[in-house]
Amino acid sequence: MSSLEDHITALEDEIRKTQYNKATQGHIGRLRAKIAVLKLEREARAKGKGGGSGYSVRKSGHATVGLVGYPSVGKSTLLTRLTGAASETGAYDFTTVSIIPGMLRWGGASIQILDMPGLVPGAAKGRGRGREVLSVVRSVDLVLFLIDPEHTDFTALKTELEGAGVRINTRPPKIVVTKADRGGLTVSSTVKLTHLGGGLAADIAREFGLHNGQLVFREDATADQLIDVLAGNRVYEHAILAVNKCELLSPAQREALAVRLLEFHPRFISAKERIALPDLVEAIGHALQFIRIYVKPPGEEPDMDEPVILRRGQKISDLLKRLPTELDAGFKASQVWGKSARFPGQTVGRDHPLADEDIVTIVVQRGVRAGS
Ligand SMILES: Nc1nc2c(ncn2[C@@H]2O[C@H](COP(=O)(O)OP(=O)(O)O)[C@@H](O)[C@H]2O)c(=O)[nH]1
Ligand SMILES: [Mg+2]
Repeated sequence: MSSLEDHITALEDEIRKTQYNKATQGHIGRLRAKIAVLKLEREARAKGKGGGSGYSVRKSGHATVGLVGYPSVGKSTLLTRLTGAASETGAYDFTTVSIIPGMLRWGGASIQILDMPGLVPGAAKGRGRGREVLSVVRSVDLVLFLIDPEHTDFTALKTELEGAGVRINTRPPKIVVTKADRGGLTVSSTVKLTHLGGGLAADIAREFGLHNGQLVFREDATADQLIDVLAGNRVYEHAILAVNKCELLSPAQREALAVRLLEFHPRFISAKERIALPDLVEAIGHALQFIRIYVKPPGEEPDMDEPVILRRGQKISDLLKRLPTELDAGFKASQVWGKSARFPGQTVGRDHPLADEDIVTIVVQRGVRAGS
């Protein structure tokens, strides 16, 4: 074990031994910041050695879903059932040694599903190909967590992802960090800070080498949230949880699991017995928040038969990537009819966020027409 790793472990031990209360929250916050900085260093070293980039997954389709779970919970079986892709299955750990993609249709959209090697505890430290798996997880649009009756410790899975900078079903904290060359560090907030008072926010910022600049809080953030913003490499992802092999559970066991995992809305399925798989597919499709955009060439009727599929929050610029390149190259403005428009036919630019069933006309220079 490297001294960097020892250092992290020692700090983590110290946190474990410290009771969390008002008197110790500052101390714990500073320790957490130190750990986060050391972990950034660990990542930088791993990248320098060429580790952490082990897999390159070619993305295709309208969105990518990553199957995450312990070995042998049925990830490969599920991929095969959902997509027909031939992913090797077996009752052994680590049967999936590489990432296997499959494609699922949902409405007009195609969804790529990635079957990955099972996560094991300590994955973020590089155990069991953990680092590679986690680097792929960071790039997917949705995480599908899979557990089974013998591996129900969902919290540990989630913690493993958190250790790799993945934040599940939450949004980025409302904290703005601005760096400056001099003038010291100022902290301001629009709400009362109940977790970061007494100079703690500034102390944490200094751990990250931020000595001059501004921290502006628009919510009562915790030390961990501030650390996430300062670390800067966190990803925020949606996730759904499925409990596989549900046919092995008695009604009472199933009920107990449902209650324990209540806040994560677990879906009980059986890949092998094909139980509740269509419901799972529906849940995946909804979670990905697809929207349909109809393109209308200027002066013509929109093409209502073949929408361009985008995801909620995507913009005119994302639409342009799916249209003939001339439209992007010659883009002058666009007009929008539908839910995202303030009035029918509103003229908008590339940064305009679209909504489901919008109709869009792309106006290009020198009379080049959309769709032609
Ligand atoms: N009883 C039961 N067994 C299943 C189910 N899904 C998968 N399995 C079995 O669990 C074992 C591990 O499955 P696999 O798909 O290789 O798991 P992976 O390691 O997560 O990819 C295999 O023997 C599968 O046949 C299920 O829904 N019910
Ligand atoms: Mg497998």
